Amino acid sequence: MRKTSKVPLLFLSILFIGALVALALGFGKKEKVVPEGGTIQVPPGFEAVLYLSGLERPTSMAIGPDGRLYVAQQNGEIISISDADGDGVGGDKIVYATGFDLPLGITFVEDTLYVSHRGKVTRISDEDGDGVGDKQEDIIIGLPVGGDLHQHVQNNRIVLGPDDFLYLSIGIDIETDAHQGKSEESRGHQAEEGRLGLGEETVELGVTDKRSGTVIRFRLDGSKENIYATGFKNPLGIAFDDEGNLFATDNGPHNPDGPDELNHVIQGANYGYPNRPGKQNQPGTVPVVVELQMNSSSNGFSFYYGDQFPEEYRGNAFIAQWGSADDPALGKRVVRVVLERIDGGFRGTEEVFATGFEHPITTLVGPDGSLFVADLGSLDPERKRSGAIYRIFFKASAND
Ligand SMILES: [Ca+2]
Ligand SMILES: [Ca+2]
Ligand SMILES: [Ca+2]
Repeated sequence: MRKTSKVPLLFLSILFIGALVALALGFGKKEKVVPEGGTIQVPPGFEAVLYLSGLERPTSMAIGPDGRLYVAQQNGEIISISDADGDGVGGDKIVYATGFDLPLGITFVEDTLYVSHRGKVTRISDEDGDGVGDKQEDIIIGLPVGGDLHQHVQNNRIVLGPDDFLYLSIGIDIETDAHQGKSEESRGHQAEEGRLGLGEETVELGVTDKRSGTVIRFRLDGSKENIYATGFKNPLGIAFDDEGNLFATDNGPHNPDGPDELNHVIQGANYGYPNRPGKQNQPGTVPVVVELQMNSSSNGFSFYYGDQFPEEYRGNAFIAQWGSADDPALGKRVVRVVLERIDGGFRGTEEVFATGFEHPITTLVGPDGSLFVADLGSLDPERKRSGAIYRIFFKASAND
């Protein structure tokens, strides 16, 4: 683990020294340093390269209508990156927009970028075409967010559905314990009173909002908002497959240990939290597609429909597992979930795909079929610019 955490620093050092050498020798802009994937391990035939480093805790990615890679960062900035010289590594960086409070989800619908940030969904467009957003409008405000104990719990990812509704996943700002066996009735009763029980403990919720721990959907202008599915703890990733089925990851309860989950999200269904983690579904709740590594913080993901990876990867979900602030052995990897249909639903298997990251937070398939992985970087406040984007690609010629 010590080795892993040093990697980005090493990359930065190489970049920095390389840049100094280039300047000193007068090579100017043409001299480029292309870092290799270093200790990112990928299956035979694949390769990982550092696409861009020095990012300030990237959280979410989207491909723009201009083909550029847009990245939201924890500092409230949304930047765009391109690979203008075509060497496979990101180069120029433009700040598209700033001032968001913890943006965790971005997605484009045609020319408009939708941003999910703390309590709000905002849409931005670039009317004058200079690459910088200039028209901005909040379409949803007042979404439930975590209190002091759970400041990072809020509205997470946003994706466009086949029905032209935007789907948004929202965490719940409590750490209720499934093993307490709180009934739906008791939970509902306490929720009405603005609090939820934790055995002897009680956590004040502040404002109770039925949208906590759900997936909601709304029209592109924010109208017709409604709750789509309930019973999630912190669904940090949502994505549609190519047949229009919606899936969501969910972080399991930390105490007692319960697995993280990948769920097939059906309208009106309940996914069990806080009463039943993982497979322990009760009547009226939907079984998980696959239980994922416990406490791995299974986060953003995307389905692979590119034409670069071998056929057996097509339709796989590539899930970034952020890891744990307490246990460096957990997560810190990208897993591949192979899905199969069963009785109208899905079942999946979790396989490790790529390792060696610091805190990978989401994946995205690029226009050329490469898989981008956003790594939030180190949790050390001194190293907040250690975030990076990696690009994983398949080398068709190298069949080792
Ligand atoms: Ca480049
Ligand atoms: Ca503009
Ligand atoms: Ca569940």
